[in-house]
Amino acid sequence: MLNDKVLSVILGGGQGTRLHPLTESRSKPAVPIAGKYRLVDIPISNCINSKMKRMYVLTQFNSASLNKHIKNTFHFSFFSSAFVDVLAAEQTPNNKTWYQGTADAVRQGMHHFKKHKFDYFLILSGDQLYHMDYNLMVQQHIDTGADITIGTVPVNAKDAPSFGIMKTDQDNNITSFIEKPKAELLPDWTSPVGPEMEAEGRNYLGSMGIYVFNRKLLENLMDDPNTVDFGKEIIPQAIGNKKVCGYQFEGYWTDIGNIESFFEANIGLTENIPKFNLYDMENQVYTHARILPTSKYTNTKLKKAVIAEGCIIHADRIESSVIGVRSRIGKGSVIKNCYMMGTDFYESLEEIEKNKIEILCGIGENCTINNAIIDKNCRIGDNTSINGGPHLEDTETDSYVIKEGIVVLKKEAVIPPGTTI
Ligand code: ADQ
Ligand code: ADP
Repeated sequence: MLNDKVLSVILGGGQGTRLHPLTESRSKPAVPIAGKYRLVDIPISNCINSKMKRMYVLTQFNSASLNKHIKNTFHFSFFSSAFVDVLAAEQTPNNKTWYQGTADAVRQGMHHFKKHKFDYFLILSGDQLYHMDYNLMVQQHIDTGADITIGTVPVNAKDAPSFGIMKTDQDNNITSFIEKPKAELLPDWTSPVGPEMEAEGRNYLGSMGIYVFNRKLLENLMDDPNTVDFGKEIIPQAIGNKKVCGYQFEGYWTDIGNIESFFEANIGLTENIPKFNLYDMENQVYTHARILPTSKYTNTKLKKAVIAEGCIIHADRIESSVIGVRSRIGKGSVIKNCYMMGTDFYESLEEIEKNKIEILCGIGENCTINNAIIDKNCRIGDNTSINGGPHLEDTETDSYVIKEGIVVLKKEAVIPPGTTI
């Protein structure tokens, strides 16, 4: 069983600037996705489905929502060795001991990892959407006698500058690697790919940021305090010195580390046949079981809508949108291309009266919302109009951020009635 041989380390996120403002009040692994899950559920579920059930999640800070989520979700039998532990850098951004990068995060956790019995480290990213059986990758690593194995996917020229790009020989040995090459360097970095990939212009072999390391090797590499990142130092320095192999992954995989890709991946779930299958019971995505009531609709037209449980919806129309747990949408509202994360609680009529709450949690009546991400517990007043799109410039206010034309309402934002964005 490979299970006993592998320890998984999930890189939960740095300072989270790319997903700002979703990471303003929570750590990146706790960012809600697909209406009811958290980012960290993806790699954790892949590990559980691969029967590799010893996991550490490394995160820059220990947010209450991450700890609550992990504690409430992942219960393993008392008699099993399975666990999901969160390790956080407990210092401030100004302090030198804040994780300086991915390798540094692993270095700071090494004394915890060394307590366990295992032969291979499986290093995973926390902000990617994919199903993967890690056994196949670890088995290839063992069979080829590699020191390091890197998961690879073919990527196109537009995406290549945001990836580690590599070249391999016929035996899948990685012969060269460049982290995030500038566009002008790309012509030197194409690789032969199959006809299907060729047709999609995916001529570059990209690193998935998923690595298998022999235990002793990674322990030794971590002794050098000058290496900060896997992509910038550890991997490039190992090429030519160690046996570094590529593992070709063929399924759907996408990075969701910035607002644009995060938005696209969520809205992509509303397609007739989404690329990421949440209905695959052999590769279930596990999350906190909330035991919520069913969702209720009154006079709402739904077109390509993914709606979580516990919602109360009177909207006129919801189209190409993902609506999260306990969402409330008032009558006459039209929601299009939105990812609404939902609410953490219900407000009772008594509470609303007693606390004189004027703008209820959720979306009010007669609102029009297009191209937006609505973080948890937002209060959007009646007759609000939010129309995201390329005509909007990047900007930030107390209650929202506009990035790449996507309007992102911050957690708990209060939008007064009649607002236009
Ligand atoms: P990036 O994802 O851009 O590229 P990086 O920012 O190092 O690289 O993040 C890797 C993972 O580690 C992400 O999940 C991130 O959230 C997390 N992370 C970053 N800093 C961290 C820190 N200080 N502490 C804990 N976790 C942290 C990497 C590789 C590329 C590869 C892409 C594929 O470097 O070669 O192509 O992943 O997405
Ligand atoms: P999530 O949907 O984010 O995973 P949970 O379902 O784990 O959240 O928990 C939601 C819980 O948060 C609610 O049951 C409630 O106890 C709590 N909660 C958070 N904020 C509030 C609030 N402002 N008022 C009342 N309850 C709150």
